[in-house]
Amino acid sequence: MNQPGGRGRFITLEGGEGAGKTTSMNYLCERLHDAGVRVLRTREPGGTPLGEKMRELLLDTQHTALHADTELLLMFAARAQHLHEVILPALARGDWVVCDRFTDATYAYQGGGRGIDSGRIALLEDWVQQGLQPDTTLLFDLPVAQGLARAGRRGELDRFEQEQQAFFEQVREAYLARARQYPQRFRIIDAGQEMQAVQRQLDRVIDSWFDAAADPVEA
Ligand code: T5A
Repeated sequence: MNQPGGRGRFITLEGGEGAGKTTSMNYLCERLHDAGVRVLRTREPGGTPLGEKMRELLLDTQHTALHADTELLLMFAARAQHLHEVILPALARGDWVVCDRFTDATYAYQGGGRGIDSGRIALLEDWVQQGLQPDTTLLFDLPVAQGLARAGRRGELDRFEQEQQAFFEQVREAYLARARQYPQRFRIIDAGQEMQAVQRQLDRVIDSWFDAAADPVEA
């Protein structure tokens, strides 16, 4: 499936808390691997040794004084390192990159949730990404209360998970607005369904990639 000399496919997974991205990522990467695709699996914030340190700072519940601008800049600092050290080299090798969260999360959490103007986020996005966008973004959408209940069952909450329900409603609305703005790139997955039903939705998306690869006109 990997095309020698061709750029790999860049796939991102997005959604609110407890949406099931990590669970679905295991399934997605396994299916791609079984089909002979070289897959690089990664996440944000994080994905590099330096980025993982920034992730610790961002999720630490002790950092109650972290300003929204600092939070935004740390997200993009980690992203810049991640792009140069991991994502761009992998795509150039022809590998497929599957990333748990990327810049749509910044528009949803720092934009929708914290209220930072999207124009400021776009400035950083242009600077750091130089035009790079995911080929496909899977948005795992479900009612906020259902996601928080799932996340809560895992035990200790991180700095974001400690926010109020209203924050996550704004995050969800911002994600759905992004999906409406970029309908070609986004695939909305109904994440409120039971696991097998979610996997059937993923199967349809994966099959569409393989069909497109088999048909050079579509690819
Ligand atoms: N962030 C990130 C920003 O603010 N800006 C940014 O730019 C970026 C990149 C960490 C935080 O960083 C913020 C957003 C986040 O708050 P994260 O680690 O991806 O990012 O955050 P989480 O959403 O908290 O990721 P989680 O791993 O916690 O949630 P997942 O991956 O969506 O959910 P998952 O798979 O762990 O599932 C949660 C639970 O639900 C069950 C699972 O078994 C698990 O117990 N589950 C289901 N149960 C029933 N039915 C299903 N269909 C289920 N699917 C999963």
